Amino acid sequence: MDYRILETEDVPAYLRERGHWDDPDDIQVREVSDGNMNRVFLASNGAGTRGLAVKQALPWVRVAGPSWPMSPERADAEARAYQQVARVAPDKIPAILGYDAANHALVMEDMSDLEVLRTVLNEGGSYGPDTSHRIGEFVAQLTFATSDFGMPSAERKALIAASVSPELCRITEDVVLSEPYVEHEHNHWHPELDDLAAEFRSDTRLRTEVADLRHTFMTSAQALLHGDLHTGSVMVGERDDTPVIRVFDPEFSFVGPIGYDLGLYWANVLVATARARALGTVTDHAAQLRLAWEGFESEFRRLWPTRVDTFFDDAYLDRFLRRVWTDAVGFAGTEIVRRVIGFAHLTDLTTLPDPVPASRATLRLGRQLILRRTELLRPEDIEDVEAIENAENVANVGSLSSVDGIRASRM
Ligand code: SR1
Ligand code: MG
Repeated sequence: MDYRILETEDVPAYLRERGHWDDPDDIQVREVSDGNMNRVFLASNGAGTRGLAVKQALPWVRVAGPSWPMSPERADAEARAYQQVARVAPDKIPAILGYDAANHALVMEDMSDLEVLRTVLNEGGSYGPDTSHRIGEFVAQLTFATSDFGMPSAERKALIAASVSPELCRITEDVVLSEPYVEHEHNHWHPELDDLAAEFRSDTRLRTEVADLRHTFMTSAQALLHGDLHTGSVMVGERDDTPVIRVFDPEFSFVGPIGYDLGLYWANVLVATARARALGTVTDHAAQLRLAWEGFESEFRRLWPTRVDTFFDDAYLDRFLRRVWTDAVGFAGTEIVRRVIGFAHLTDLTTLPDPVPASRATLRLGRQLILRRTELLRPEDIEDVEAIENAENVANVGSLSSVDGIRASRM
């Protein structure tokens, strides 16, 4: 390994050398690594008036250790994605103060006054009025600007080439878009899901539909994506009485199908809903998928008149958005399935007192989203499937079986 892997005690000198910190005697550093892949350190001064975050890619997957090697150049993809978003949605990402390509380390805004959206939801909090709408808007701003609608053709080809990220794409192609449907050592699940896990592995129709989504992921170079847009990649809070969101961790960024980003967010919203139903803490959960789609669609349509290639007409926009929607429904299904019977499970479910009913419900929901993605045409269609599959998981609702009964229970 030919770069410097930082430990907590190295960070003060590192920040000083890189010109980010002047006073070597007034700095405290703690490691706050939380995601699956990287290390993160927070540095602050004694008075708590100054803070910085340092994120460094290790030459392996952090949670697996050296037995799962991974090129640290993934940090380049992250820095590149931040640069692209900074052009079009600077208010929705952390401020990047420097990128050290030689050591695969980003120095960025301290966001410790904000909270990870997944943590807020797991603790029974709500999304608030704007969060999902703004996530949808974020996806539209990034993807429109980096699509053939927002970028001249030659510039786009250069972006596609520069953003090729085979190792990280391979993780997704494996852990999200194939492994849960075959025998694989990465897969694991609660023993009371044995029957469903076996069904998923032997369901040839399901496998073919996942293969179709996998091929779309591999070949549909629509726009630059975040690439891992789950609720753990979003910070929320308030600054000066104004709601703030920050989308972070775009290391899985590459030029791919826009529906993947939307679908990942939706899947995590739907899993959070299953948790809230299990605990009887549902607040504004049901509206979030719709709000994210509305945020995306309205921003994409707002940007459409600025397109660089007007051969793409208004009727094509409708067709394109329909395709994005359908892909998003399917990708949401695959993300749900892998989070329950594949690799990298979600605390939303694993920390429930009894994770089984909610896990079973979300698994069935995931399967429906994959298989029925071309017939689920509106957010309400997904809300209905979600409510039906979660009926056994709904606190205090008894034996609901019809859509009408479930709709009534949501009022
Ligand atoms: C080996 S990495 C597993 C997962 O962690 C990341 O956050 C991505 O979601 C990836 O699929
Ligand atoms: Mg991440």
